[in-house]
Amino acid sequence: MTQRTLVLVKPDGVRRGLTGEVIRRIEAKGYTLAALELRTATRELLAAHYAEHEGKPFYEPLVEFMLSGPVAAMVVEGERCIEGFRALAGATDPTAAAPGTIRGDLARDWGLKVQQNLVHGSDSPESAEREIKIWFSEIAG
Ligand code: RTP
Ligand code: MG
Repeated sequence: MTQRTLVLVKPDGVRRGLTGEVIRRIEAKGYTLAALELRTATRELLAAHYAEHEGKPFYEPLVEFMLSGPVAAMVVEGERCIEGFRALAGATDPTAAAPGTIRGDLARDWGLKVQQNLVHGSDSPESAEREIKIWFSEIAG
């Protein structure tokens, strides 16, 4: 079944010039971009996007990190691409992420309060629908 997923290259990825590398891996896998925009998040947008994490110890540092620079937001399309992009991204903890994955190859633990792990990908069809509405209301539906 063809799916859409929300992918973000987080501020660490944009700062490090890895936006193209992330897109290259997505396209090399055979997924396509349905939308792509460089933008700086707002607190309101992030409160909606990360609602499930509110109250967790890493929540405030996560929001500050996500506000620290522009993110490359995109809607990625393809067969089973929600699970597929999560596999490309690798484990949340970049030290534990397998080599061959975006996080495993390109991210590391900096000993900060929040994992700076380069990318976000929706974790379920429900999350994807919700997150695409938040970031790209004009093409949601
Ligand atoms: P994402 O939502 O960004 O795709 O990542 P994920 O599903 O693998 O991780 P999730 O549990 O949803 O956490 C969201 C983001 O919060 C930061 N985080 N830092 N203890 C920590 O240092 C910690 N735990 C979570 C990461 O940036 C993670 O991607
Ligand atoms: Mg998540």
